[in-house]
This record gives sequence, C-alpha cells and structure tokens, in this order.
Amino acid sequence: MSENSTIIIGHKNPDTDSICSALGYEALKRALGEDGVMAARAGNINPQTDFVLRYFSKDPPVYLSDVYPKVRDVMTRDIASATSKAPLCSVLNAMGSKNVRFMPVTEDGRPVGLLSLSTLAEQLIVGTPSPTREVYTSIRNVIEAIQGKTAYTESPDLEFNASVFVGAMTVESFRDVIGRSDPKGCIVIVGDREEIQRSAIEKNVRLLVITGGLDITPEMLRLAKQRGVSVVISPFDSATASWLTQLSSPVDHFCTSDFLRVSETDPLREFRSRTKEWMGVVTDAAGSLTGVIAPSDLLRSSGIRLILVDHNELSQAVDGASEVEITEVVDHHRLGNFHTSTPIRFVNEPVGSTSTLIAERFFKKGVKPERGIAGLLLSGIISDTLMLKSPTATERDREMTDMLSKIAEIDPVSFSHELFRAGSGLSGKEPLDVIKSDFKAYEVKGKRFGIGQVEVVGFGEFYGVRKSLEEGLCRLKEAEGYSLAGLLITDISYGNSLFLVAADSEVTSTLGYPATGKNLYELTGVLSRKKQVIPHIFNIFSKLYSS
Ligand SMILES: [Mn+2]
Repeated sequence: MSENSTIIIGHKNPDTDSICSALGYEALKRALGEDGVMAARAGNINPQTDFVLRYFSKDPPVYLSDVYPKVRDVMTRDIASATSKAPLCSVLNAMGSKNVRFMPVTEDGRPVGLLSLSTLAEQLIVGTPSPTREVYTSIRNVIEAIQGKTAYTESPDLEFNASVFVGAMTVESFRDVIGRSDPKGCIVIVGDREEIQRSAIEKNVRLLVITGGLDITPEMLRLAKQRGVSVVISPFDSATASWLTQLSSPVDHFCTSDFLRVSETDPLREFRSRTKEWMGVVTDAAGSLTGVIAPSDLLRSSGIRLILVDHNELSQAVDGASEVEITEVVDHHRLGNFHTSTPIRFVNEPVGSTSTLIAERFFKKGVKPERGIAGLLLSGIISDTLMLKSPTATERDREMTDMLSKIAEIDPVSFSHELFRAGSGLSGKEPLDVIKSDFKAYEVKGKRFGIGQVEVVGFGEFYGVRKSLEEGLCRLKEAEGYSLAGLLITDISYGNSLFLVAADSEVTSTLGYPATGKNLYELTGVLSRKKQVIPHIFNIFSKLYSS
C-alpha cells in the first residue's frame, strides 16, 4: 500500500457485484484523472466472479486481509544512524547537529543497537570507575577524540583494549599502578611532568598523551621512538583529554542491544497503549533498518482512505476499516451503523446492483467504459439481479444492462446462462465453501444470524448434497454462535428458492415459511435474499429478542 492511497473495496466474502463495481469505479476514477486509487478485495474470488474476470481478461483486484494502519504508514524514514565501529564522539556530534536523543546503530545495514543519550549519561557519569577506565579503541580514534597532534605513532589503526591512566600522582605511585597493567594496553595522560613521561616510556606503554598543548622535549621524543611508544599532544587539559579518550570507543560499546525492534508491517494499535517513553527501531522484511517510530508518529494520519462499494456496514467491511478514514460509500443495501467525523459522499440507492450505480456514474461523467469494464459492470448487474428477474431489479438496472451489453458486445441473456452455470456446481465442493461463498452475517438485539446464497439451475443437484450442507450449517452455527445459519438455494431458471436452516428452536418455530422437509423451506418466487428474506428474519429477531 503506497502512502496516501485510496482503496476501493467491497465486502468480505466478495460476490461478483462487489468485485466488479470496485474494478469499475477504479477505472472511472483513473479515467477522471484521480491518482492513487486502487481496487481491492477483502476475500477470495468465488467461481462465478472468476469466470467473469477470465471472460473479460481482467485481473482480480489486490487482496487485502486487513487495512489496519501499520508502522510503515506513519514511521519516520529519513533518519541518521551510526555504524557500530564509529567513534562515539563523532556519533555524539551527529546526534547534536540532528538534535536527536536516540540513534540506531547498524552492522551491514541491520540494527544491532540503540544509542540513547539518557542511558549513555548513566553509563558515563553514574558508572563505577573501573569500567570507565577501560576503553576499546585505536590510536587514530583517540587522536580524533582529543583533537590531538601526532608527535610519533606506531600502528595507529590497531584496535586494542586500553586502560586509561592520568599521571596525577608521584612517580612512585605511578610506577606502582602501571606496574600492575599490561603496558601495551596503557594510555597515559599527563601534562609537563617529565618524570612521569619518562617512567611511562620506559614502561613501554602504548600511547602517551601530553595535555595542555605542551610540547614534548626532543630527548623524550627520541626515547619514545626508541621504545615504540606513540606520543600525541592534545590541546585539552588532562581531565578533558581523559574524558574524551573514553568517547573514542566504537559506539557499539555504549549502545544497548535491548531495544524495541519493530517490523514495518506491525499494526499501529500495538503501540498505542505504551505509556512510557519509547522508540522503536523499524526494519523491513529483510531485516534492514528503514526508520524509527516514536509516540509522536502515532498522531500522524496513516494516509489510507477507503471507498466502500456494495456494503455500508462495518461488520461486513474489511478488517480494520473502522481505524481508517472512509471517504465514500456507493451501495444498494440497507443502512448499517457507522459514523464519520466529517461529511462524506454517501450514495445508497434502491437499485439492483452497485454496478448499476457505477455504470450510471460513467455515463453521467461522459466517460464511456472500455469493453472489458463494461462487461464487468454488466456481470455485476446480472449476478445481483439474477438477470433482472429478482424483485430488486429496477428500470435503472434494465437501462444499464442495455447500454453495457452494447458496449461489451454480448447478448446478456445467453451470457447470463454461462455466468450462472460457472457459479453453481454444488457437488464436489466442501459444504462450508458452498455456504460461505456468498455469505452475509447480521446482528439484531445482540443475536447474530448469517445467510448464504447459491444460484442453481434446477434443484436436482441440491438434493444430492443436502445432508452435508445441513451439517455444514450446523457446524457454522456452533462455531460462530449464530442463532440462525441458513443457505438460500435459488433456482434462477424458475425464480424459486429453497431455504435450508440450522437455527435455535425459538427461531424455527416462528419462521413461518412453508416447510418441505426437516429444516428445509420452500420460498416460491423468492429470489432476493436482501429484499425478501433478510427483512423477515430481522422482524422475527426483533420480536423474539426485544426485551
Ligand atoms: Mn450488490
């Protein structure tokens, strides 16, 4: 999902109308010059829709399992980072100039640590003396840190474990202290105290730092060269030079490896409950550092906008829809509950399909859909109105069917036979797949029910699989806690339906449909789940569970 994209998406368990209206609306918006518009789907393509897409050589829209805002939608990408071996002092300089208090530390582009000013302060100031005496560094790093001038160096790039000694004591004490250390690990920092300088050189320390910008005598320098002792002159006093020598260590000695690692695809809501100060280091799928995320980023809009087609209830919408901005709705179903903070374009008209509404908008805008898009929209109308036989079909659907079939250059009636044949086929499928292929769930008075619909040509095939479908409905009812799970089997050749249900006894006893077998009802002349079945079930639930 790119930044600032508008996603046009139909309901979960998408049917042909919701897929085709989304693709049609995407085509219209692009024709009108709108950028960043993308059709998507919230579920698998059913066999009928698959037939339609193949017939008109169209790819299915992108599948989105959810639209929850993710870290990648709000994270800060343009950040400074430090490589693990960089001297701490230069990293601190960079942090100062960028005015940041955290900096990710990387090795080969992957985050290995996080340097934080507050923990660094603890380490450097509150730390016990012995750890701060120890430095892992190189002579070159020390020179950079103390702004030193080289008098003589040997192996300046070699990294070594150093103990830092400040020669602020008597020669006797100094010999005593340094005598206990490996001279090749000693950095001695001293002013113009020649006895200490001489003593250090005679001990073969690795590095002698002379502070206060004071020069070394030629004799002492000659001795140092003889002994292979590097000598550097720092403009700083001994205390400052000692402190800065600590800062010459590679940054990975100071960063913590215990930091918050975040993936770009992590949902944002996981971070909303964090109350303490935090900073997440963000990586891509390959594990490379791509940015950081902090509490202030959460205030930023994810930039994702949704256009809902063929539904307006959040319970039917793609997961996460409630957490992003919904900018538009184009639908032909009953109104469900959802609220917006700003006015939006909300189109809800009692026509047979959403594809009708999209097709009308094409013509109203003076845009002629290309042949394939006209075919898709025609398919959406045919599918939802059962080739205009459903009582939901209106004059407007008929008119769009005429106009679209001319552009698509197909005969709608013979095409509709192919379309419904492709979509049916009850046998040889998992019963739950049949039930869920076009399934809608609702809630009334805290009770839930769901009804699927399949189109068939004649009921013969249905009776062969009736038992397994009934078992499937029972399983679904239990799993989802429905008071009623039903399947409407609609014979499009005669315009009749059978209604197979698994329901609580108080529901079945009030259904009022003529039974034609156990849990099976005959709904003569019923084609529309939306118009002829759902309102009835709503009424029953409202009365049954009113208290
Ligand atoms: Mn529809």
